[in-house]
Amino acid sequence: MFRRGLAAALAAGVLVSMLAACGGGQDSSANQSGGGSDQLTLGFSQVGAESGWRTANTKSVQEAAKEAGIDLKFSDAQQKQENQIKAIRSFIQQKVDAIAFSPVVESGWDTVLKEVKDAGIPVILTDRAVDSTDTSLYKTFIGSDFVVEGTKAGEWLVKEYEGKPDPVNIVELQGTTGSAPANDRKKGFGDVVAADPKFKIIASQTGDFTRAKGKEVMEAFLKANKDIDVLFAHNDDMGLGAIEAIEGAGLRPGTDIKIITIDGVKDGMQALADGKISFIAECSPLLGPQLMDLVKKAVKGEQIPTRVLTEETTFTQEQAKAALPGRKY
Ligand code: GYE
Repeated sequence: MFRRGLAAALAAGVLVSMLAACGGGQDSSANQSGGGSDQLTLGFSQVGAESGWRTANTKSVQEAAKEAGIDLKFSDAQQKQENQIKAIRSFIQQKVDAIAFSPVVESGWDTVLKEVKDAGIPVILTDRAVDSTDTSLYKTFIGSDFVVEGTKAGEWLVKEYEGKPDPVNIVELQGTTGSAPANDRKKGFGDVVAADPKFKIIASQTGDFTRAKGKEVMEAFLKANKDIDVLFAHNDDMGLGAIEAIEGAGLRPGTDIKIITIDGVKDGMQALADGKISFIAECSPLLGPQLMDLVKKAVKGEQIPTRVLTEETTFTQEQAKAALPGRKY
């Protein structure tokens, strides 16, 4: 702040130097923050803290930002889209250099993303996609192919029951309603098992990607259905909650009911090694380093690929045993 006496004398000079800073600044298309400091500011709106995957993802993003020297403004949306929209608007007001977010659901983003675009701030989608048809609203999307994950889960099941003609009753615990991973994993899995009429999805409901909801919904499934052969859970945490429900009902997870999950977090991998889960399709949460790299490039206006796919594998019991000691999350 200027002292009053100096204000008038300095005003003209200050104006000139401000203009110079704007015109001759870095080759960034974004707003400059931090009063001339070179440090990039990234606004990041996270989904919440619903699962082990999410915890690992948050850690990866925070550590990578630190490593890259990026000032991270982190906001937890507690699984609510309205909170994410508020956070994004506040990032615009704070004139951050870039915004990254993991959209809790796929639809309803066009208005706020248009506001970000008008403010000249680049947006990077991480982990989950949006269904906006205007792809100019974001620079890139980094994350997994969730349809492929569902397909891998379905293919394992088809193999497992190869040559066995009896009907296979499947229950499904879906992720958060309207989220990209729930929509896509359901589709990938459903399309594979639909090819053989012996596979029947007898119940399918959301467990919101949480352990508590997974347990609660599995309890209801067990009450309503006498003969469940397989559970397909859209993430490890719901599968782990369901294991408690199955054991509570006096049944053996992995033996009486086969369980397939997605993610591959430590607790899930341990349950797989113990034979309670039968198969896991991996989904990697370690997106932080690549994200920071993309942020730097996007802010500089460099060309970046519009889709960055995460590498991932699958695990059987033996593979889980082998992988567990070196597992980071
Ligand atoms: O599989 C689940 C989390 O969006 C890929 O969200 C992510 C999913 C992940 O809650 O555990």
